[in-house]
Amino acid sequence: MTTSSLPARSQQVARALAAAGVRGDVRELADSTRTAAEAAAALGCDIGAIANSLIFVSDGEPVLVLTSGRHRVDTKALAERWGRGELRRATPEQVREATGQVIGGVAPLGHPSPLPTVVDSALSDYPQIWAAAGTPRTVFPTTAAELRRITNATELPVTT
Ligand code: 5CA
Repeated sequence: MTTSSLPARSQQVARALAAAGVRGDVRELADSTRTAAEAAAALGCDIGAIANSLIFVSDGEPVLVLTSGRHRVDTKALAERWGRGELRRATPEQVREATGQVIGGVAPLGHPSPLPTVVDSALSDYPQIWAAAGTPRTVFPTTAAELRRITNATELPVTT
């Protein structure tokens, strides 16, 4: 699939990946990748190899937590480790404002401005992981180390 046939929001993500100097092979699937479970089923991979892009509000600003699909974030433990105030789940409107993308398709990058970001250290357990690329049917393959680099993230455990 050529980049030009992708949805506009995914072309934006593909451009951000290219600007970060990575291949970022964005692809649109026939099946939904709206949730980690759906993405894992569509891709035939372990659910833990799906990187969810979760937006929280902390200290009055949106932040991004790239979480293995096998984990739920322990917000209290993570806030302490990250040295931030309470992490509250963003509303759909806050997600759209912070990312320019909709829930189910939020990508790790390609946002109006970069967000303070954590990468779940569990994502390093997988040689290849998949992240959303701006819509609920687009994804790209990456690695934990690459995600950390292109989002300028801190790597932390997100569970207790
Ligand atoms: N495309 C997949 C990964 S490839 C994906 O986007 N997964 S996700 O987990 O990052 O996106 C779904 C997430 O959206 C849910 O885990 C949840 O954290 C968030 N979400 C779902 N509904 C709401 C809501 N009403 N308000 C805020 N966040 C929500």
